[in-house]
Amino acid sequence: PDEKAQLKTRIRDLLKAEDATLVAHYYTDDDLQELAEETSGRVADSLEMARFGTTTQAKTLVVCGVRFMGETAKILNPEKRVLMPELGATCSLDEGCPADEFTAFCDAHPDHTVVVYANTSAEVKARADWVVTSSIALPVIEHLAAQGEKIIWAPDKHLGHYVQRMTGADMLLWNGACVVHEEFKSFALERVRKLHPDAAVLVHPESPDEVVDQADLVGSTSQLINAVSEMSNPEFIVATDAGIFWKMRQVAPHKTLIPAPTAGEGATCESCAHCPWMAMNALQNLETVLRTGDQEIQIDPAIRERALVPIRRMLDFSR
Ligand code: CIZ
Ligand code: SF4
Repeated sequence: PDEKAQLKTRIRDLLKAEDATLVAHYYTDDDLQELAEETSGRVADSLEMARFGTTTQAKTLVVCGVRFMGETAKILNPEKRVLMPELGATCSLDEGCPADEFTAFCDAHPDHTVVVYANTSAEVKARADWVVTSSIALPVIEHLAAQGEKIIWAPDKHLGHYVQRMTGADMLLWNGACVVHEEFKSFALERVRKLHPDAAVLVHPESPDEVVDQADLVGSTSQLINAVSEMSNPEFIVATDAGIFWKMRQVAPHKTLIPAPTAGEGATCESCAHCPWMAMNALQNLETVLRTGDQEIQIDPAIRERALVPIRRMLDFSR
């Protein structure tokens, strides 16, 4: 048997031996997504990952994704051991929103309700009133706007601006961006659309306005995956991380999937977007962390307690 198959067998055995469950984000490598499903773990977006962690019985959760996803799992499940293949897998949104600067910003606008995207550190969440993911950002902001609340939104300016345009809410936006989605290019997308007139354009709202404006559907990862199986178009142009194609091919094997064009940093090739931090998760370091137990998420209990409040609010709202 080839090396990869042997590695996967060792991982399956270790998952059993360690009473561990694997949860992988849609943007991770195909091998990891496959393994998560095969071993009764879960492939999911960040909201579903958070929910899944609270329902599984396993003593150890192995989170294949980026740091904030491991932290959220630990905040919700302090009694569980939470491991990640690579703790250094961060996110440009998280890095672009340091807790001290963010706290000062919030303190300067005390009459604002603080809403932060899930892609933030535990410390930033601890300063927030609400946490949201892209799949529920719109309904949460609509709900707050209907009560006349003024909102601080952090860190993704593109998603924030999209939500602001859709809801008309009074929002102060932090100036952060996702290095992957920011690279989608609107002129290049127009060209690809002309070549594929029957294609529906699916866009993640972390993308720039000019790309969002060309979308037939704007949505979170799970909403984009649903669209591929539910919309009747034979072809789809997809503006989000290329990791998503594994699940899209699984749910709609006969549809043609075309990556939206990118260029520059954050892209591993000219025509496909892939998050460099998601890409740090691999079969090799997954096996290592299961053997050694290092790369364990630890969170200061006082921070954890405060960060739990806005995360719980999100989960209760979305139920
Ligand atoms: O870009 C990300 O990190 C996303 C889409 C996270 C998620 O699943 O909400
Ligand atoms: Fe962060 Fe973008 Fe990577 Fe998601 S794809 S983890 S938002 S850098």
